[in-house]
Amino acid sequence: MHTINRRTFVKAVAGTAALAVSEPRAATAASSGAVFLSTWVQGKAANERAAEVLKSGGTLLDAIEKGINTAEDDPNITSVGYGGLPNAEGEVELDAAIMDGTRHRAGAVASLRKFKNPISVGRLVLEKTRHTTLAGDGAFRFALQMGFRPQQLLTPESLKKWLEWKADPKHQTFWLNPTDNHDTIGMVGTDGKGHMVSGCSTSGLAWKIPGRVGDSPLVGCGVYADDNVGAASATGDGDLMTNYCTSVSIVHTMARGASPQEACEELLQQMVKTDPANRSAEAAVIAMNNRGEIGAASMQKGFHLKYALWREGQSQFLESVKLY
Ligand code: SD4
Repeated sequence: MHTINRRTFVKAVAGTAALAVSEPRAATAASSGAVFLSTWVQGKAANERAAEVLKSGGTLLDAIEKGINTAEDDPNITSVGYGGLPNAEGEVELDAAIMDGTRHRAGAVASLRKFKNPISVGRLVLEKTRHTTLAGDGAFRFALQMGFRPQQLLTPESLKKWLEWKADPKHQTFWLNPTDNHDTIGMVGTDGKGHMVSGCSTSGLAWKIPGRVGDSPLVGCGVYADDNVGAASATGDGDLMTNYCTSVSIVHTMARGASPQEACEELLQQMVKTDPANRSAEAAVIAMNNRGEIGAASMQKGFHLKYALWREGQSQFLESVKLY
């Protein structure tokens, strides 16, 4: 485990422009081309699709959006889009956000029902409105207006799981009683020319209280991107992580001279510093700086992030550092 030496980067900041990034470590070497980094196993297909989109002339925003669409469209991924596990009332509610590091602007939707691609709806909030986030019924009506087709998002599989949960008299709920069933897709990427985008899409925590909004669609929490520095995304217990503004904290730590890896670990350590009970939190983060160097960290072995990296035409799965 590599812990950040605060003194080193505080010293580095003094007297220098605050946006410099540190030297790369071998494992996270800087890259001259596009790089995509995504959470969990679904990240591999997402990265590969993103690379194709960029190669065929799409923008980096197109690449991240279409990459994330692969997870949203897959009925077998029960934590994102179509087939995502529903809330306590059996309704699938989706959260997503995408942030453009050049314009320093994001588009997001929260608690979106009946549309399987919330990242694409969020993208249109960014492109077509002066707003950043639309939620609930307003987000639904916006998606309709933008021409998206509403559909049933429950699959026979997710319906069965909800009915089983409902029938279990001892089932877990979120009335101050956390459950542990998630696996969002968070994605960060660069085009290799210093442009950064971050995106995140999820059905949130299964059996959540209707209307609950997690960290994924919140700018600075599930996503953050700034071309001057880099981008970050987060996965895990969004009710907890929202309180730490994870992604913006990581990007700001990188801006002060930390590597992406150091910045990820610093964020998790900060969570433990404020509350030692967070050692057992389900929290994992990914980051990339504008030179294509990457970082990834999980709080603990029980929620050990596997992530996908696409760089120079090569796709691979990696395991993040875990702090506890
Ligand atoms: C949420 N952070 O809604 C999301 C869920 C998640 O891995 O990331 N799961 O809290």
